[in-house]
Amino acid sequence: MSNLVTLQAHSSIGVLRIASPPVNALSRGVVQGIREAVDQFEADRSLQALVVHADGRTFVAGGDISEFSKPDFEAKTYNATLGRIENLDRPVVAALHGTVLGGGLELAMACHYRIAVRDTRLGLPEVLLGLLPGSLGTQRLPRLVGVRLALDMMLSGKPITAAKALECGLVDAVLEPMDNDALLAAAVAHAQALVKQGKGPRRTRERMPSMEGVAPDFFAKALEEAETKKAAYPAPRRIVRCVQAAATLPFEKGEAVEAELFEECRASPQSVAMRHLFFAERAAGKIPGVPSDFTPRAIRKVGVLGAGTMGGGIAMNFANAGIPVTIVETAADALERGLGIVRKNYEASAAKGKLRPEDPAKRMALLTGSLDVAELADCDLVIEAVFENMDIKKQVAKRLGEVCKPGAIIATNTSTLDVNVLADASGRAGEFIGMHFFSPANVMRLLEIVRGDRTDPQVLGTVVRLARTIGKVPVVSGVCYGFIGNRMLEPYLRESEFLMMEGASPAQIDRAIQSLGLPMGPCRMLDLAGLDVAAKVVVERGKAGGLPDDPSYRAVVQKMMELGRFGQKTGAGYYRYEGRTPVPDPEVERICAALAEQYGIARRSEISDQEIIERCVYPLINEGAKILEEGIAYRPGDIDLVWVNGYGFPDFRGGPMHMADTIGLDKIADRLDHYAAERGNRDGYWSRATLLGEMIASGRKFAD
Ligand code: 3H9
Repeated sequence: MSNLVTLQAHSSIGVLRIASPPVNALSRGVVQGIREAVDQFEADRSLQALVVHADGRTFVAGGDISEFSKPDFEAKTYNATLGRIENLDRPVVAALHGTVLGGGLELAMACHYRIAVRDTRLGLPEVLLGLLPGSLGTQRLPRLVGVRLALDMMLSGKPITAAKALECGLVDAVLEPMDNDALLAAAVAHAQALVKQGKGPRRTRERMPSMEGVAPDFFAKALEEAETKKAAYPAPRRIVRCVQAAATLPFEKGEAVEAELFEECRASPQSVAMRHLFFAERAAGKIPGVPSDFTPRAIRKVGVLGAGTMGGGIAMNFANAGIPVTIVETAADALERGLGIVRKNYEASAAKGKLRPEDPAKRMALLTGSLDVAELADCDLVIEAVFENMDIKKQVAKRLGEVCKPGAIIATNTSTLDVNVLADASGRAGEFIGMHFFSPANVMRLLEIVRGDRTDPQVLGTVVRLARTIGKVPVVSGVCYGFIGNRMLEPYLRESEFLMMEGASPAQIDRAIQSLGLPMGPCRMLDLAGLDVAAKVVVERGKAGGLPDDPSYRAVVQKMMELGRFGQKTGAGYYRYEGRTPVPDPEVERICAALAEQYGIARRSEISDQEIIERCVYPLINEGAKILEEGIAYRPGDIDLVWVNGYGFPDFRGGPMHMADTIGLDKIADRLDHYAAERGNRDGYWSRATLLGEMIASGRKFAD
């Protein structure tokens, strides 16, 4: 028998024990082990019941996602094994702890009885991977908890608590938190009690799903919603069809429906992309030079310098995680205003039911305002979020270097400036790091962590770990202008502006980009962020000598600033605004035409959507390849995480580098060459990244 699964007798009860760290995922080996253990149990008539139990920190957390892309993958073998467990003629009890997810919950539902410790979470999160529960979860869950809740759980992918599972009939008993040995003993005792009471198997598939609260048009409505709101995703509409099958067809027929639709999801490029992101997120925590067993510094108190929108949002992240924060401002009214906005934010969340009524007060109690930088002296981490200007940030870094206690980590929230220069200014380069939050900082999941040339690995590891504690997706970047995200944004914005001067309207550009699945194209995005802010970044970069020698470069945004068209906040930018609704504005066309004339740019009456996509997105990918070749990003997946979590790149495309693989690197390189020839390769705008050429020559993809 495989050593991943064993069968042992505990007096008259058989214990099937799964031990496949870290999360007991159902790999081929585990499934084979379960099958063999079932064979053994079937043969041993001295055993009166079976307990299914998993070792380590969790019960089975799902099918092994890394096996889903293998050409010979099939769910059939696993499903048949679950069927054999359900068919056993003696009671089977699942002992649940940790995160009982996906294939793990499907295993539990094939057992006849389920008990769980109180902090267990149970769910079917397959939808988040572009999948549906493919091991009869769509058929068994409705039979246990009713059609309504089952569909809800599968469409949201959110797990439920053990208490909720007890209430809805998914588990039979909830036990107070206990260690795994105690859980096993409790499960054996539960099985013995069942035997004593003469209780036999209780097969989920023989039950009828509860239709409580299910109106006659329930499935039609659910399908319509999935097809409109989640049209780009393969799983939601198929989940609805599977649950409908569970509600209306015999189990075996529903099983066939699920098998067919699961396979369609698994093979879809969207699911492949989402699975790629799952592993990218885990890989991003593995940082070269930071040993996996490093000891993180304790972060018990955080300081934030600056109570503006960014500073307030940053502080909320820590308060949300129960970490006290001192916020420092230079003037009392600015401090009061900043804290007031944070309070309103919390109160609005509580009013929407996203927080408990008592939470706003509790979280505000963790925030202390101050006008004195010296009060940051007892903080373990201080993040400056002052105005984006090198001179100001250097002064702030120097002051923090003087004020912070020895061992404290000093971070800058700069989005573009040279972290090494600021680290030097602090006088404590080893403890200095970039923490680039994305606005709104309390909402956006991405945290770009900028590793200075001299950042201590322990400091880096601590900040990455802390980022996860506050619910962020951390991605480490080296030092360069704009780091990973904003550096790649630059050619994207550059081309959108050239396209505007050549005759494409902001609405056409946005429409073309949004057709890829981004929620906003570049023009709406900048109107929202503020064209004044965007233009200042260009101006500052020009002052630092970082702009190409091309007077037409980013000329549109600078003109907009000059004209006071700051975007949504002034009612006009690339669009005119009626409330928050963008309306195409002929004035913008006139401005762009005038700029085109000024810079000798030819106007065209027809620019295709395909050209817009190629000119905005392919140079962005090319920049990503340069970032990799320079070692600024460690992995293509890190870049994908930045774009999906910080810039709204659709997860079902897996990020720009994953998308590049699906388009074909040779095709992208050909189009770069085409535009270089057609448009002139001014300042090397269209030059292929060396890495791109090397990869094409050796037939590699970013996924390799
Ligand atoms: C499914 O079940 C389909 C079925 O319906 C049909 C089947 C036929 N597979 O996240 P962590 C690895 S779909 C493979 O850092 P945490 C992960 O890569 C699946 N590997 O820990 C990492 O590896 P490494 C439905 C997996 O404590 C290590 O475990 N289930 C899987 O922060 C630790 O992970 C899900 O979608 C897996 N299923 O969080 C659950 N899960 O150390 C997905 C984890 O090499 N998993 N790994 O980087 C999770 O949500 C979290 O991992 C979990 C633990 C909450 C379990």
